[in-house]
Amino acid sequence: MNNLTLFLLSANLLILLGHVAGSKVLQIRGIPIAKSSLYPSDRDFQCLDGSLIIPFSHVNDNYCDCADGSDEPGTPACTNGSFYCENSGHKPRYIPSTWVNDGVCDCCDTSDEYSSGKECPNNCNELGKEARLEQQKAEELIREGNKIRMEMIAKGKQLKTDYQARLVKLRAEYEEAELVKKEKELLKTQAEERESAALEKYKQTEPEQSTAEEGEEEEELRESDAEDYFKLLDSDNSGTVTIAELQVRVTFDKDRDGAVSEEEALFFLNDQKEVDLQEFVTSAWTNVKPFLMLEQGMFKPADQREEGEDEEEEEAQEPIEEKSEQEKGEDDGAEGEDRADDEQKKTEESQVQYDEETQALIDEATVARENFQTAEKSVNELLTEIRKFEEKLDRDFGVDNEFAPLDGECFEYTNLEYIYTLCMFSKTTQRSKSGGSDIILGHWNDWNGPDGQKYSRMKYDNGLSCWNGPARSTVVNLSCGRENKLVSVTEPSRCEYAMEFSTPAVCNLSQDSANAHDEL
Ligand code: MAN
Repeated sequence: MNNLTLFLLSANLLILLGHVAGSKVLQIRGIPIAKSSLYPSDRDFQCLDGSLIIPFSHVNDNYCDCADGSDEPGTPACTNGSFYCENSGHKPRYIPSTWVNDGVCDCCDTSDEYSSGKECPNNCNELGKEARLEQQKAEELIREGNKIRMEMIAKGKQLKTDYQARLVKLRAEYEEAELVKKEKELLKTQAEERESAALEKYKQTEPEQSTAEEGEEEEELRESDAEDYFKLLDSDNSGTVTIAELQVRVTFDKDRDGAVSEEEALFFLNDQKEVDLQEFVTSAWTNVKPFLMLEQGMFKPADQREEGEDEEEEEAQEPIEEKSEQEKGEDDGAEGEDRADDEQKKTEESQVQYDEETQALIDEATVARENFQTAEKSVNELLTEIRKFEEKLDRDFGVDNEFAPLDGECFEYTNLEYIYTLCMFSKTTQRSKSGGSDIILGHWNDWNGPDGQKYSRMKYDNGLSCWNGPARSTVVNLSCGRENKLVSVTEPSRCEYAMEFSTPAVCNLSQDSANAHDEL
């Protein structure tokens, strides 16, 4: 044993006692070296909260003096103190000082069990190695994910440019289509004027019910039907019918794909997010009615209508409303009045023999009406497309548009009971494995991650109302992964769903490696 070894051993002994005579700054047990200056040995000790001054010899004397426990960092005397383990070879760590000498090995460098008699192995090196390997793996994941993230950013940027170009083109097409529509409208008006003038002479000779009266009756029927149906659709009695209120009704699933998309709902609401009663009656009803009739079995081929037509017409004035299964059964075959009227008129019209010239004008007006309708339809379709791309351009796809390539992509997750889907920036759904239709768990709302991590969490809300509860909603937590994948879905509280989604889009090298280095 040489002098140096002897010196080190004795110094070590004195450090453990917590005091070396003559030195001003000592290493105090339970304190990192960096904080030793808070414990100067040549003067009285002031508790770190400033509450009391005690002789330095009372530090680590196994008696708690300071309210904040700062005088006993290396003994279990204070219940609120903390003990620092150096854990050389692994990560340093603070443990509650009450764990010191409690017979349980907490610090991998054994330093917390210095007088309990417990024999602790020093396994910092092995643990450190494992931790470093884990760390390497995590960094590797972030590096690889980050590469894909860069690709997503490039793709996102390209998509936004494409959307912009598409929008320019659509707007030009729209301008053109508007002109065509105006032209077709004019042609229609002119043709209809010629047609009505020609039909005038036939009206005087036809001993039919006054068309004016008929029109009025129809108008009344139309309005009361529309009002009844408005009340039915306005499920929250808010005085307006909204997209969400249409989305829970299969009637409006135009393309029969099992869900009422926002576009579909907008079609019925004349491209508005919500309509009040008056707007509903005057504009939206025209769009809604045919689909409602289709659903209620009112459209029927002409050849099925031959018998019992009169009875059908007598019942024709009933307002449309949701009927019980029984009623529906009873009414079967007695619905479809409006359609029936149309059909009948057509039959009557075709029974009347017009002179050649009048017939030609009728045909001309019919073609003009059809042309106008086609032109109007293409204007509306273009408007819908324009809105769609405007929305896409406005949407927040992340700081670098890294989430843009995920727009509209759907991901599935199946557990024992349900199949869940997450359609990015659109909606989340749930379908029972035993069948039934999709339940909407939320529509895209916004990013809602905590401060500085906005893009780590998505919020989808305003889903199907929970029975006796709120509308269903979903929170989607995003974590770094090599692929885009819906990893799990839970329902932490009734009708509130949590989805875990892994994506390279959040593998941000600079952020995560900075955090990781802080820890080690
Ligand atoms: C359905 C599902 C469940 C939900 C209940 C609430 O069964 O949507 O997730 O908890 O309705 O009644």
